[in-house]
Amino acid sequence: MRDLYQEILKAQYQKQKLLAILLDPDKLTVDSLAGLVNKINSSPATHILVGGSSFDGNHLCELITLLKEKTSLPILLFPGNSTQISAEADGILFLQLLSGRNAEYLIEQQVMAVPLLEKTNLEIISTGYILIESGSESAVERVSKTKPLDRNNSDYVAQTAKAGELIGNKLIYLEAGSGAKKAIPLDMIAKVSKRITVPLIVGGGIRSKKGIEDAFNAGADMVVIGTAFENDLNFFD
Ligand code: 1GP
Repeated sequence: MRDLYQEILKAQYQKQKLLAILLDPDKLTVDSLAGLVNKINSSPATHILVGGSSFDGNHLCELITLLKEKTSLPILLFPGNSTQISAEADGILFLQLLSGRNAEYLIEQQVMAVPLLEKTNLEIISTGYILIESGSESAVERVSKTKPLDRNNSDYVAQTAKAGELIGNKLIYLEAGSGAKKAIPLDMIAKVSKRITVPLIVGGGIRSKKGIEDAFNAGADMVVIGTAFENDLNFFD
């Protein structure tokens, strides 16, 4: 079996940047999947993330089974809540919303997920998830009923990321929110990546190849693209 986390660590060590395409199951139909996956297979993507803030988990297994038939890229669940778990995926970013102070997303949803997770062989990758203010209310903010961290206070964000690492998170994810007006500031990416040793994921509001490159150059180990690819399947051409 693949060890996805070891592969991410190896990529970080070798400075090979990783690119994940985020698919929101709410916006996916079985019919649209084939064309979409062809585009993903010919893109520079290294991972597929599947999840959304408000999706209820229905037809997730079916979608992932179809995805797996059509691509060899690793599929990681990126769950908005404890119902978004499918044994068909390869792994799960087991998220802790470190920016918020709502116990439901710090521990309760994780407790609820355990009986489901125990029935799977998913690789579970503990991920500190940090929501950053990005110009308007994000779905994560709305659903989790938490406030994002100040985009002008990189020191506090870096301190939060470090706390996540010390707690035992194996990845840190800086999130501006899907479709964010403003992506994560580059100086924040730089500050966080210097403060932590675990790999850093950055996503939300990145709409151009330059935006991806800038995030990589600032210190992101993995960049996540959702909306830009959703709106234009030729984004990577
Ligand atoms: C959202 O970070 C991801 O959780 C991707 O955001 O849809 O803005 O690319 P976008």
